[in-house]
Amino acid sequence: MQKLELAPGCLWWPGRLDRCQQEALLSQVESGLAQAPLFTPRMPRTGQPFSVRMSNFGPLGWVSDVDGYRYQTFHPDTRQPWPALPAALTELWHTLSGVPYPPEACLINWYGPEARMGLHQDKDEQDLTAPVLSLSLGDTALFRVGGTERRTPTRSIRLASGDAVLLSGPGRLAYHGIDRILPGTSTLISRPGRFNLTLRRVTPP
Ligand code: MD6
Ligand code: FE
Repeated sequence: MQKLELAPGCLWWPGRLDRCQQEALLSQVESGLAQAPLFTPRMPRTGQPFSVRMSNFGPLGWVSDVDGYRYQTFHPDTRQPWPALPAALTELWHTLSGVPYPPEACLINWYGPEARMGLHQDKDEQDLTAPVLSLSLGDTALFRVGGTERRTPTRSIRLASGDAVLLSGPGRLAYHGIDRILPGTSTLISRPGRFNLTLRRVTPP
C-alpha cells in the first residue's frame, strides 16, 4: 500500500482500510460508544465546549474540562472504566508504527457536519517518543498539518474514510487540525459526520 510523507515524520496511507475493514471498525466503535457514550469536552479555564464530541477505548482516556487536559482511567460522566481497546486496532498500531509495545489510549473524536478542531500539538503524553496513529471513518475532512512551531507553513489534505496518518519522530509534535468536514462524502455511517480514532502510548513502557 502506498505511503506518503506529508512533512518529516508525518506519514499518510490513503485508503489503508478497505470498506470491509471500515465497517468492522465502525461496528466496534458503535458498541464501545454504547458502553462509553460521547461526552462534550470543555476548554480548560473557560469551560467553552468543543464542537467535537469524544470517548475513549483502552486503559487510559484523554479528557478535557475546566481543570485541564489529562489522561484518566474512567469516563468523566459515567465514572466507569473505558471499554477495552479492540485487538484489531492494537494490531494495526504494531503494523503501522513498528512500536513493539501496545497503545494505552484510543481517543474517539466525533465530528458532526459543523465540527472542527483547531491547530494543536498532541503533547499530553508522558512518552513523546512513541508516535500517534490516526484512523478516519465516514465523511472526508480537510486536515491541516505543519511543523513543530505554530508559524511553520502548513499544508492541507483531504482525509477520507479508511485513511491512516502517523505522526512520528520529527513529526510527532507537528501542529495539525481539522478545518472542516465535507458532509455527505461517505456512505459508511448512516448520518453525516466523521469518526477519527487516535491511538496513543501515554506512559513509558
Ligand atoms: C482528526 N486528528 O483527524 C484530528 N492527532 O480528526 C488529530 O488530532 C491527530 O490526526 C494526532 C495524530 C494524528 C492526528
Ligand atoms: Fe491531534
